[in-house]
Amino acid sequence: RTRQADGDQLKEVEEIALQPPPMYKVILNNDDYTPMDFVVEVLQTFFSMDEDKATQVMMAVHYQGKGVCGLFTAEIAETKVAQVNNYARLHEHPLLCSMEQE
Ligand code: TYC
Repeated sequence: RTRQADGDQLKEVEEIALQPPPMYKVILNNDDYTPMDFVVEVLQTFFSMDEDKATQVMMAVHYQGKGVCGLFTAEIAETKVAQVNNYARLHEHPLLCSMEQE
C-alpha cells in the first residue's frame, strides 16, 4: 500500500465519521377522545416539557392536527414513539405518536 492510498482511506473514514446521523421528528397526532390533561402529562413525562410548553404543544396539535414533540436520532425517536403509544394504550386512550425523517 502506498502512503497516498493510506491517506485517501484515512480521509474517507474521517469524512464518514463526520456525517451527522439522520434525525427524526417525533409527531403527536390529534384525535377526538384523548383528554387534554393526559396529552399534557405525556409531553411533560416523555419529552421533559414544563407545563406551559406542554400545554402550548398540546393546543397546537388540537387545532392543527399534529405537532412536533422533538427531534431525535432513530433509536431514541423509536423509543419515544413506543413509550408514548404503550402508555396511551395502558390508559386506554387512542393517542397516536409517530415519527418522520427530518
Ligand atoms: N382533541 C383532544 C380533545 O379535544 C385533545 C388532544 C390533543 C388529543 C392533542 C390528542 O395529540 C392530541 N380532548
